[in-house]
Amino acid sequence: MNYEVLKQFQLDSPAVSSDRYGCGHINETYLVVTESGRRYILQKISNRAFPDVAGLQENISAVTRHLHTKISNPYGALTLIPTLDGLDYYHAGENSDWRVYDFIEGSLCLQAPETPEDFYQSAIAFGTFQQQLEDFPAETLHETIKNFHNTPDRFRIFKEVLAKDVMGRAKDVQPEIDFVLAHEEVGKKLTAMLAAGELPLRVTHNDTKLNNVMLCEKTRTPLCVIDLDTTMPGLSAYDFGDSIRFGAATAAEDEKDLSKMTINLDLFRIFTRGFLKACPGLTENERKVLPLGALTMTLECGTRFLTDYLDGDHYFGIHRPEHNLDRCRTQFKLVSEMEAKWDEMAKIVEEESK
Ligand code: ADP
Ligand code: GN1
Ligand code: MG
Repeated sequence: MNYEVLKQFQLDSPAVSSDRYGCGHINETYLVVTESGRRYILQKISNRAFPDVAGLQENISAVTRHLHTKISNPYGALTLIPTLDGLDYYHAGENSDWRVYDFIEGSLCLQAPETPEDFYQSAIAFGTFQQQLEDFPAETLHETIKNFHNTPDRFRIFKEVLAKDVMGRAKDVQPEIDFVLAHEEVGKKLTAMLAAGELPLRVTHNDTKLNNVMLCEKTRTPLCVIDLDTTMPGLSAYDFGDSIRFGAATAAEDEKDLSKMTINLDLFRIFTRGFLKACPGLTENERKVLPLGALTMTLECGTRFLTDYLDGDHYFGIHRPEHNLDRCRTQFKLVSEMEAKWDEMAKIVEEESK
């Protein structure tokens, strides 16, 4: 299948290999090598996550073109490879949409920071990304996943799925269900502030996991921000928060031993420093809600994992039966740890804002 699809793209020479690649939860990603030795990334776009592939690809095409006008390094932003028809994705049939990117050579993709400096550099990468899109016409972007970080709406969907309980799993996860219900109020704060005009809407990435940034192999400084599927209007707190959720955590997202999971405040501080440096235009309110962004993104992500577990694991790719439940548990443990260290987090943001 892959080779038939690859023939539809303007590669430099025929493909000789195409192997599963990376640790993403959403798209099917393949590393492609051609006869000349050149490398590409082939992705089957998840139709489950993204019903409007045409709109999604229009966003990515416009955003990457905009980014390329701001930089000189060709690997500083993603580059879509056109199809033989000059389109930016190939529709092979129902639920079968594919795209190809140039492989970002000379880069590193980390699942966890190896040094605090790596995490600092990822803050610079995502902060700069947001700055570079400051003059992008936000109104032209399609909302690729409706209500993506609308946390109250995530609670609504959770309750709907819980009421159906199609897999009969609810009886075994009462503590996790109670955790969601006990956190509904705090989870609604950011969207309430947005609605009240207390926080500005910006063009944000919305999926700022550490493994969505490529660092330069040699200098370990930011090279390229990838995974642009969810780039659309959002809050700066979402981008800050999702990075903290993943990168300042002391355990992997699917760790089973919850005693290993807490928030590393040194990493929290260093990321805050980098993000504020790269985004000097944040308003006072935006800075103040950064800890709330971290808590909200972690709570929301855990709720989404639990929802998918109850629903039968259709959204996130899983590698074992209780994978989504394990993921949910790490997120809720991390929320509790953030609550325990709340005052310290607020103090760090205050100190780094000076
Ligand atoms: P997902 O939405 O499933 O997370 P990503 O677009 O993040 O998919 O891709 C998954 C992984 O593939 C990334 O974490 C990265 O390791 C690798 N990857 C994606 N695009 C490129 C690229 N252009 N060059 C090199 N590696 C890439
Ligand atoms: C997904 O695509 P990936 O693996 O970078 C998800 C994020 C979640 C994350 C949890 C489009 O990110 O929202 O926070 O998994 N992306 C989408 O690891 O739903
Ligand atoms: Mg990704």
